[in-house]
Amino acid sequence: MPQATPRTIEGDLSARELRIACVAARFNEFVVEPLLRGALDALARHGIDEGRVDVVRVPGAFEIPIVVRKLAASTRYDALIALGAVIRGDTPHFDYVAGECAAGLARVALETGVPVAFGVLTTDTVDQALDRAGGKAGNKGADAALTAIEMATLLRKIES
Ligand code: INI
Repeated sequence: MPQATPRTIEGDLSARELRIACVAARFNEFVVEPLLRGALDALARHGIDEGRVDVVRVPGAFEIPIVVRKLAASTRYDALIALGAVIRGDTPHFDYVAGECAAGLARVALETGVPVAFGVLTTDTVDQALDRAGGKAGNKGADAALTAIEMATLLRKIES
């Protein structure tokens, strides 16, 4: 008897018909702006029209989840991209801001079913952050954009 092969369901990188919003923190703007540019470039390179992308600014990473939740609840977007930079430096704030941001974003994605890509850097130093914002470790904003496209297309396939 011929063996049945399992069906594989995967997302892809066809972004043309997707609607996406990026939520970018102004805190540590010198890191977040290159992350945002990386994300927007990646979306454009994968065929998504500028008119289908919104950019929303918030004060800091701590504020990203509530705005992402509002956008997810609007049902206007296929995926959301969170962009920020939490740098440990000397601030005791770090663990609270980074932890609440990550936990909040995970919760929004699970509660709404809208994929949220985590492009929020959490690093010990400014150099580590810059390395990941277009420096020698790539651009995590661009990586988050690809994740958003893949997850949006994957969820569409699962739903259809
Ligand atoms: N916000 C950041 O996005 N990154 C940081 O590194 C950071 N630190 O270190 O404090 C930060 N703090 C601000 C925070 O996100 C809120 O905007 C603020 O606490 C007001 O709610």
